[in-house]
Amino acid sequence: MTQRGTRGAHGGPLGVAVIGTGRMGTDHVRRISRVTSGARVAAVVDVDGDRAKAVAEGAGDCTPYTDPDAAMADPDVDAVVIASPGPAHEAALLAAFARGLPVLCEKPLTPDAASALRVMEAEQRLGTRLVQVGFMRRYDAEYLRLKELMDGGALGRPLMLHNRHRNADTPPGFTSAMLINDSVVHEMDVTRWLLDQEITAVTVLRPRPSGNAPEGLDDPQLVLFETDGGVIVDVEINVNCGFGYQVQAEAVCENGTARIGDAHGMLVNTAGGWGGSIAPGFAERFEEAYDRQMRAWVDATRRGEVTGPSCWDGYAAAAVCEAGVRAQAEGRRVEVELVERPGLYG
Ligand code: NAD
Ligand code: ISE
Repeated sequence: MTQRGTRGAHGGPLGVAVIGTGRMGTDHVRRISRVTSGARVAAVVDVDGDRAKAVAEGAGDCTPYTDPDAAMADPDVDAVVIASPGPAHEAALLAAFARGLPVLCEKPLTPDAASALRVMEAEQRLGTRLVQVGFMRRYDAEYLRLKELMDGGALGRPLMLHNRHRNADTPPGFTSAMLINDSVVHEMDVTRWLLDQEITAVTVLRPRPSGNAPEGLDDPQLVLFETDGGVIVDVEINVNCGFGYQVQAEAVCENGTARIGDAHGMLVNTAGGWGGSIAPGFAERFEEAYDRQMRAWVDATRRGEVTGPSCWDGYAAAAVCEAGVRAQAEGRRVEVELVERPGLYG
């Protein structure tokens, strides 16, 4: 491994290579360039060279690449944001490890438990953490308040978590397995984080499909988790609800309950009614969380530290996803198989 010096210590801001310039990557380029101090986009990468070039042109002194490894070899690059599709993450992560570059990797760490384990083992061989996984809900103000309340113990021990995860619609090609791997993966992470417990089993129940769902997509679904602390968690995943983007969570504890995500911003009274608005999508609902996540990553990287969700968190979520997809396909409760938590991850 070639280890670069202290990040951004060449006098200027942290030089970031953003890999994948689709929806999330482009938004991260904007975020780094406009709302994050101490960092700049030094390189962008996309297998679609025209797209990389167009994004680089809008990002100032930035070089476009089609090969992630070539971008990581650029002397202006100190750190990497991976925003390519999940199946491309493992190769990019291993290339970053070979150069000792810190990474903010969009969820999922990788698309399955075996590849996530390979990545985690490769990081362990380095003997130090390089990866933060982009489970951005941990940076959302409401989730942070819920976590603080639950950790404070005022409500007593948590017994159940109810979650609702609704998207207005799905992009073409969205499959039933993606409801688990792309969407419910967020509830897997917040469940583990809020409770500080591991998920041990998954069951998936399917009502009749909504008429809003594309042909062949089993949507909505009800996903149940059991945890090693005896908590039961339910998730309504409903990704063609038609009316907007909603993420809600309610903790039911021994002495009270706490609920987030009702989005009670402005309430408007008008002739014959009252109400508020619903975010159209995740980019709007979690905008501040994505910003806070990026700032935290840049600040930690500049200090030479790695914080936030780790490869262990990415691997554990992948293992729960795997159980979830089997539970969905086989119509039965499936236990989660996890290796022992390595010392590197506390
Ligand atoms: P997208 O399809 O819009 O963009 C992906 C881009 O990566 C495309 O431009 C594609 O050409 C490029 N690409 C494909 N293979 C590549 C490779 N090997 N190297 C470099 N570029 C490559 O996808 P997206 O919606 O932006 O999702 C990207 C990642 O972000 C995924 O991991 C996804 O799960 C994640 N995501 C996270 C959230 C969240 O809320 N945190 C939301 C949406 C997507
Ligand atoms: C998408 O990939 C995300 O990560 C969003 O946060 C989630 O709400 C959506 O369902 C996924 O498709």
